[in-house]
Amino acid sequence: MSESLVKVEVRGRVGLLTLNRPKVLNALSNAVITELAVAMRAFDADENIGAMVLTGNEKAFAAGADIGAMAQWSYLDVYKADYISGDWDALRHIRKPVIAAVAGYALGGGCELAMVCDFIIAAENAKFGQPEINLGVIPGYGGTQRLPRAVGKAKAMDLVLTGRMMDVVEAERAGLVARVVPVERLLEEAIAAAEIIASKSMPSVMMAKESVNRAFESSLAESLLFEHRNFHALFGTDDQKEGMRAFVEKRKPDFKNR
Ligand code: DAK
Repeated sequence: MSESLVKVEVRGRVGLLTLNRPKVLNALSNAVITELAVAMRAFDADENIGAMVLTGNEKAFAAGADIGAMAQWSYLDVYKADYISGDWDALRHIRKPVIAAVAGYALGGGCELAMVCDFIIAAENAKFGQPEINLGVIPGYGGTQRLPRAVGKAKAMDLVLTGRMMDVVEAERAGLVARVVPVERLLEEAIAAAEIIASKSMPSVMMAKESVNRAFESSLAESLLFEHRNFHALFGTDDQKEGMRAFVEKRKPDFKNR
């Protein structure tokens, strides 16, 4: 039996997903993305999981979409298959928080995959880039849209047009990366962050994620209204009562995720 392309593990209330094509620096084939989407959807539906971590290995988070597979495709192949839909697109609809734990290369589709996650914790050896221009194409999985939202137009244009890589210092300074940690502590730190998230009340975590994402989808007035309505809605949960009562009573809340 062939080894799975994505290793799936559970650590407490955290779902851990590890890209597993080390020989090709975790190049993202359709089969990898399908396995990933299936596993993420299962964690999303699992009451015992509160957050996920997506990682690769020390050398590569993912060095991009699989160039070998794409090399022969024609315009009609990608157009007819609508190469962006399906499982690739499904990843942005995951409702529980997903942390990308990035060491080594996160290039092309790999950088885009990290940006589809909710935030990035990066190891000191991480390198980010959108080198598609070197292959005669452009980013096709959100790189021209999510990267400028994360780092601003100037740096996004620089990276997309020159195809150069950005080290982790530059990536953190530019706002692409939330935290930088030593390589050997990457997984531990990412799982610890995910555990903290998973210990909160799930409805509030999910509405917080939805509300922050709304900032990139809509006008300020619409997004504020969306935030207010979610805030109001949380007063309908038992966990809001418990969270506020626990604060007043100077104890830890015992959330029931309802
Ligand atoms: N695809 C396939 N194989 C890859 C690969 C990739 N992206 N990246 C690396 N490999 C393979 C290499 O071919 C090599 O295989 P063997 O020769 O050993 O068989 C092995 O991984 C080790 O790589 P290297 O020997 O090159 O390792 P080095 O340390 O020397 O160099 C490198 C590391 C990351 C600098 C280099 O491998 C490299 O430049 N890789 C390509 C990076 C790149 O151009 N990435 C962008 C690809 S285009 C979309 C979804 C996604 C996308 C677009 C649309 N839709 C859903 C619409 C995304 C597109 C892309 O990502």
